[in-house]
Amino acid sequence: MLDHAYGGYMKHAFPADELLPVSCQGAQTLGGYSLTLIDALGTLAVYGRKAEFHQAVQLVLNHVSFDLDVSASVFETNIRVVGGLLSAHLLLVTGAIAPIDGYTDGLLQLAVDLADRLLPAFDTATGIPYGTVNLHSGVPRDEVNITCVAAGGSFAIEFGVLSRLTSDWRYEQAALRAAESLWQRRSRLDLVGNHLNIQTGEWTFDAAGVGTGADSYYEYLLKAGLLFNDARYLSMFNQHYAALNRHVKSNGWFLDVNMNNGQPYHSAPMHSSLSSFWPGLQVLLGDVTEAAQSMRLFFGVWRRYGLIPELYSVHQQSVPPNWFHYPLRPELAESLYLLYSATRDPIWRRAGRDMIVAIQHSARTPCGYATYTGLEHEQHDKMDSYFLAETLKYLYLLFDDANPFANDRYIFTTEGHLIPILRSFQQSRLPRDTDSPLTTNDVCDQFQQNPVLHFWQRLSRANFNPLARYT
Ligand code: DMJ
Repeated sequence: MLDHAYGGYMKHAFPADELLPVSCQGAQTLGGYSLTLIDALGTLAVYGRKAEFHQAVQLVLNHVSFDLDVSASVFETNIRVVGGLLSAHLLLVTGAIAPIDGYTDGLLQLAVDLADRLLPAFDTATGIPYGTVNLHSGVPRDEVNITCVAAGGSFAIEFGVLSRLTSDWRYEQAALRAAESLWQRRSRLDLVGNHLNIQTGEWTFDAAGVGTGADSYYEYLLKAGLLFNDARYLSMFNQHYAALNRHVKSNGWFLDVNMNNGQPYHSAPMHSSLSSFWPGLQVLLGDVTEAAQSMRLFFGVWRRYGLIPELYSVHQQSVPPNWFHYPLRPELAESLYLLYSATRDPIWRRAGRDMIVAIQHSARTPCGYATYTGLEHEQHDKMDSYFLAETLKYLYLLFDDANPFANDRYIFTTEGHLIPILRSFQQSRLPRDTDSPLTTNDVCDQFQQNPVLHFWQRLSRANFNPLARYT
């Protein structure tokens, strides 16, 4: 599958961003900087393709430039491109993959250049970034003030790593301010909504859930907290997690509620395909039984249709019109991999095998893999770069116990990029900025006293321990 997808991209699409897998050509879909090549770097490493990884790194170093007059999504550019570059740099300099002669920090320099072009987006009244930035000229004049929680609050890992590698704390400062600004706007139920105005801070869409529009905000509070051993992030996650379990979790599903009163948001509650990553997150917390319960439900949907539709009506047990497509998303595979890692229960591998069979049957085209629908088995001319960055990576890891990356020394970013949990990352911290809503002492006290999550203890009960680190 990797050869077919990556080979198809390189043959028909490179140096464009993504492969159009039905018409067998390339398209500039994000910014025009060989998105799929950068997003796929870590997957080549996980598959043990050392020579292809080296070639791909050389191609990036020789061909990619961000000196472009294009407007790009701040969120997508960060998670896919900044994250892909940083991860590949770290794999090289930590010796996780054989070094390239003469390589010092070319990928890191590219990541710094790109992050510098994203930073103007964070210059807002709330610190929550605009959705789009022009890589040459900053925020476009007509850019809207509305963004979603995931796009506003998912920078802590990439920007935190960048700051630690460069000792330039502007990145971490921007990421932390945005996350805290969202957290500060939580309701009395400790929930955040879905969309808000980045200048006034007012909520414009007050549905709270863990799927579309919110997912990686929560994910980054937890993972940045673990990666940097930072109680500020862990405390925010901690309070949200308790609230989500109380109000959003519903018999194993995670269904949107009104952030202010906890009442169901829709008369026909929907499972959002994106929320299928949540069981994987529960595994990291040691909540393996709950994760397994949810995954049985989610995978039941896959079994029934041979895909996970973008939306699934839980009460009506049906797919609403126009939502019957599967854009090759990774979330289900990610949760399967993490569940299997924690339990070694073969049912999760059998589920992964079923996913692979269905993708091979329905998504494969002569030059790649396509988004497909469950109705007429139509294929759409789209292969998102995350198919290579995430879906194939998690499916491969699910079947490779001896993989050098299948262990607890790494955190996966929301785009599936591997970040090693380095002691040096945990020893440095942003000096507190004065306009932050919390002091470090406040947060540490809350964290110590809160009985809901004792990460270290809970993780030691699961077989999977992402908190072990290099000694
Ligand atoms: C990916 O880009 C990331 O996983 C993101 O967090 C959500 N959307 C896609 C995959 O579905």
